[in-house]
This record gives sequence, C-alpha cells and structure tokens, in this order.
Amino acid sequence: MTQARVPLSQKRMEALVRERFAGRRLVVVSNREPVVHQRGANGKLKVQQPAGGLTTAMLPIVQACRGVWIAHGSGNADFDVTDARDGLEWPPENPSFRLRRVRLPPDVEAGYYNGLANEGIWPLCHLAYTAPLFRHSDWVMYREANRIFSEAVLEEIGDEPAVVFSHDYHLGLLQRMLRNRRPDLLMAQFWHIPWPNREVMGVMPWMAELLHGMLGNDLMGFHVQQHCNNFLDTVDRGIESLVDYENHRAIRGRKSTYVRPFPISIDVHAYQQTAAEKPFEKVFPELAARTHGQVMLLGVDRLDYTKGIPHRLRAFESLLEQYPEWRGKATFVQIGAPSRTTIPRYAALADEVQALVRQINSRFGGQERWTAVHYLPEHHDREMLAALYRRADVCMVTSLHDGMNLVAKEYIAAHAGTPGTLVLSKFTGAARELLEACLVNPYDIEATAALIVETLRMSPQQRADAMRRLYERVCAHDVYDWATDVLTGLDEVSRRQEAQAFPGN
Ligand code: ADQ
Repeated sequence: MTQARVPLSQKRMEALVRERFAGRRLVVVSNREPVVHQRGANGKLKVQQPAGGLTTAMLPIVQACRGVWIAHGSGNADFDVTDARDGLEWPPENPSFRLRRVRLPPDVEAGYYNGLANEGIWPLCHLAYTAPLFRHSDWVMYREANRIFSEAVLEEIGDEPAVVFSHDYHLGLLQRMLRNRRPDLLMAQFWHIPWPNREVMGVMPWMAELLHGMLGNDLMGFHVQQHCNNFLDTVDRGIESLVDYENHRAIRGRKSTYVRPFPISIDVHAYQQTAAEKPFEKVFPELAARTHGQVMLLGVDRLDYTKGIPHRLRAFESLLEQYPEWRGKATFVQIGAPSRTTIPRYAALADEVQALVRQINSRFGGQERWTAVHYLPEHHDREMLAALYRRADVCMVTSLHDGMNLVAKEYIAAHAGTPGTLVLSKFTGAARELLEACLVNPYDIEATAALIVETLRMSPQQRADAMRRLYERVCAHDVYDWATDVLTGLDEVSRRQEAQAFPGN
C-alpha cells in the first residue's frame, strides 16, 4: 500500500493553527460524533463512522490540530469505552484527538434531535415542500440539549483560552450560553444547510431566540453568499439589532457577529488515492460481473427527502421509456445510507424508493443479464464509495435544495480527470462552483432524462475535458483550504473585535 501523502493544504492549515491560535485549545462541537461504539446482539463491540458531510469535513481538521471534539454519545456502547469524564483519546492505536461524549436523556434527545432539529429546522431551511413541525415541548428540549452541550464545553476547556468551532442547526443556542459564561472565547459556527429568506424563516415561532443564540458567535459561516445575505436580512427584520451590510456583520448590544461564505469541500487527496488503489472489480466483484460492459449511472446519498432520489429514479425510468436503445445497456446503481429512520417522513421515503426501484425493475425486466436499477440501501465505507465513483460513467446529484453537496465533489476527486459526467442539481451550493457539470432542474423529469442521454452521446474526449476542469476546481480548494479560510476569517474577526474594544490602540 502506498504511504499516505500529507497534502500541502493540510500543512498550511496546521501552520496557521500553530501561528495564530497557539495557546488556545481547538474545540469542535457537533451533534453527530465522528465514531460510534455499538455492541451487537452477540456482545461484540463494533466501531462505526457515520455517513454525513460534517464528519467527512471535520475529522481531518480536528486530527491535524490535536483538538477535542464534543458530540452526542449516540452509540449503545459509547460509554463503555470512555473515561471518568465521558471522553476517550482517538484513534486508540495512535491518538490524535480527544472525543468527549455528551449524555442526553432520551426525552431530551427525542425532542431536540428528531423533533425541533429534524422535523422543524431541517425542512424549514430546505425548500423541499415538506412542512416543518414545531412543538413547544421540542423547543424546551432543544434548549435543554444546548445547555447540556454548553456544560460539557465549559468542563473540557476549564480556564484555558479556546477557540470553539460549532456546527449546524442542532446547536443554535450554544454560543450565547457560552458567551454569557466565558466572554473571552473565540467562537465560530458553520451552518451546513441553506438559510432561506426571512419570510420562510419567520415561520419558526422561536426565531428571535434562535437568532439571539447564533449572534453569540464572533463569526457565522454559510456555504454561499446568498445564505449570508438571507441571514443578515432575517436578523435585520427579526430582532433588535444593527446590521452593517458593508462589513457583513450584525451588531447586538456591543457585540459584532461577522457573516461570511465558506464553501465547504472534501479531502481530495484521500479520495483520489483510495479510488486509485482499490479497483471496482476487487471491491464489488458481484456487481462488477453483473454490470460488465454497461454504462453505469450512480446515486450516493443519505436517504433524505431533500436529495431528490425519487426524482432521479423517475428520470431514469423516463430515459428507458423514451430512449429504448438504452435498455439493456444502461444501469442505475443507487446507494442509500439509512438516515433518521424513526421520523415518519424518512420511513415513508425509504418505502417510496423501494417501491420505485421494484416498479422500474419489473417494468423493464425480462432481459437476461441486465437489471435496470441496483439498489443498495446500506452504509458503505470510503473504499467502497471511491471504487463506485471511479467506475460510474455518470454521477447523479439531484437535490431539491442542498447547502453544498459533497457527493458531487467526491465523484470528481475519485475520477481524477478520467472521463465521467456529473449531472448536478442547480439547487445545490456545489452548482455555483462546479461550472462544467451538467446542471439540471430535478423537478423536470423529462428534461433530466434528455440531458443524461445527451451526456452519454458526448465523445470520451469531451467528457474527459469537462472532468479535468472540474478536477482542477476541486483540487484548488479542498477541505483544508476551507478550514484555513474559516480559521483565517476568525483570526481577522478577533483582531477587529479587539480594535473596536480598544479604539485608541
Ligand atoms: P449531508 O446532507 O449529510 O450534510 P452531503 O453533502 O450530501 O451531506 O454529503 C453526504 C456524505 O455522506 C458524503 O460524504 C457521502 O460520501 C456520505 N454518504 C452518503 N451516502 C452514504 C452511504 N450509503 N454510505 C456511506 N457514506 C455515505 C450537510 C448538508 C450538505 C453539505 C454537508 C457538508 O446538507 O449540503 O454539503 O452538510 O457541509
């Protein structure tokens, strides 16, 4: 096996942390933990790395900085392996960061995570036409969960100076709670999902409290400028504050919160290397035999209604219907990591996808050695995903609305400039950067089918050229560049805050 190479961007990020944040502890806070300990029915302990953009993005950073990651301990054996302060050093053979697990009582977890975060804020922020549910009892639990998280952060950092980098819509109140107790902390938060306009956000009954919580940060990051503008506008109209549009900041009391776009990315080298090392035929021998010689279209997602999975399956069905020459020649592989399975809307989606796959396969069945859709609704590790990405002729990302979408970037990284086509929803943050992708409106099923056929008819040279340009774009800004940008932003903001506190200096 090739020795893993440390990318230059990672070295730059580590140097920045050493130069600018020396003497401050780096604390990452998120709901989801990067590793989960589960004990199966046979009593055996298993370690899982959950799917999701946040883990993919933050793990290399917290490792590089030797920081502490504070997250909800959601595994059934999580607290079997922790120390007296509910933490552990990870990975055990060569520790590079501390994982502090937060205990949430079941009723708090249900109201905060399934309830307010995933049945309320998630659909609210995604314009995917699933109505948000707001229950007062969930809001009470959301506040309580944020309080429990804040206690864990304060305990971990003690009296030390620290940088707290928190994540996402689960933790909207944490920063104000920390700010009230430790005004000296340097705090940034990254909001991984879209922030729609103020009319949409105004539906949430506790929007003012949420905004007040988020303005405890020194820096608020979103993927794209439009989400920053929407956020500032929501603050401007939603709570008593001063919004300085020229400097992109909101001022509440004497505190400024700067708002900036930081388009997230992936560990490009890691994906590229894994894809190059593990050929598809070795990783998926059976699937490789069954799809040999066929054009492969691929979808990789958490099973979430915002990702437009039924839309893309219908587009493939329409393709087989309208362009019969592709029957027997094109096959669709859909990978779907089960997600939020106890929420009824997610269970309904899982059923809908299963039924659609069955419908398409029975409608276009009957051909020897060809299955129209291969559906693998399981978690897959990076080796497996990288091998699939490399094999796939077309990757379909058809989100109805998405902050960024990392799958699009992973596909490009794994292909490393070899021919391939990315079909990308214009409603993703990624569409603003990945200009050579084939942009689609996923709601327009027939047009999506026609566009896929058009891309399949492109020459290998055209497909390779487009892919090479996309690859250059993704390489030019990887996840370490993203982290460097956020940390540089935070450093600049801290200097501005100091200058404002001591204007005579
Ligand atoms: P997600 O919606 O979770 O998060 P997305 O960008 O779609 O993130 O990335 C999903 C991640 O999960 C990818 O890294 C992918 O490889 C992985 N994954 C998907 N299916 C999998 C499977 N079956 N097995 C294993 N892994 C799987 C949010 C926002 C996004 C934003 C990210 C990062 O909704 O818009 O891009 O955060 O900020």
